[in-house]
Amino acid sequence: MTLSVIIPTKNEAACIADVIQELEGVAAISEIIVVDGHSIDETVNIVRSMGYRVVVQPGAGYGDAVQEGVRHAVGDAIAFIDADGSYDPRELPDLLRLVAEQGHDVAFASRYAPGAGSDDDTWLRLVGNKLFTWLLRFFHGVQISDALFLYMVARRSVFQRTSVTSPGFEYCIEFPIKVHHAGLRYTEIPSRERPRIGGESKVRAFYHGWKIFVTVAREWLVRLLR
Ligand SMILES: Nc1nc2c(ncn2[C@@H]2O[C@H](COP(=O)(O)OP(=O)(O)OP(=O)(O)O)[C@@H](O)[C@H]2O)c(=O)[nH]1
Ligand SMILES: [Mg+2]
Repeated sequence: MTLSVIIPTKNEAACIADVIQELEGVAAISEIIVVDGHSIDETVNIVRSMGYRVVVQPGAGYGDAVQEGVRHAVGDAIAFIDADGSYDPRELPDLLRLVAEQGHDVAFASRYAPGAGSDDDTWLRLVGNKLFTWLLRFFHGVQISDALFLYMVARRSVFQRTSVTSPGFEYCIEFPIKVHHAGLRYTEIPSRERPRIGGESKVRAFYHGWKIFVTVAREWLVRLLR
């Protein structure tokens, strides 16, 4: 099974070269696509000088970027990798194996499964994550332990079967909700999140937290009123 890796970038000049170099050491990967969100630093030049493809996203936001990446990807399976070095790509072969050999449609990585951890979490994010993981379970029945990570490998067909359309970081929660309700087969493995290499986080905890909450509630109401 071939694997496309999609990297959304927004002003990640401090990290992107290290992230791509590390991905080069992972044999399972057949394609790397960087989807840039109109960076005003050297991100795009760095990626192109390393010989990789950059797609400029049509709109704005994390979700818009990964959707654009999916439109370009040709691999049998797709992974999203953050450009800040926080995902350990050595976990990709294990995630891919669950899809390629064990029949799962999606394999999620979790920072809160037994044996996992995070060196990047703040207490606020930890509490937010626990809350959203609980909301996912209670309102949608989604059986994962890390609602907001979205480090995963998914069959390419999953994206046609779910049509996840959130333009921003809410994509991270709309994805598992729709995977679950589409009746797809998913599982998770423990993951170790690392700290950002450099640059700045794009997440604003309360603003994005609110948008994520609205997404959980909207998807619940849509199904309730159907
Ligand atoms: N193309 C694109 N990429 C984005 C956009 N917003 C964020 N990203 C990228 O999405 C990834 C996740 O963003 P981060 O800021 O690292 O979010 P996070 O991992 O939740 O936050 P930290 O743990 O603080 O790093 C990074 O690779 C960003 O560069 C956007 O609007 N467009
Ligand atoms: Mg990050």
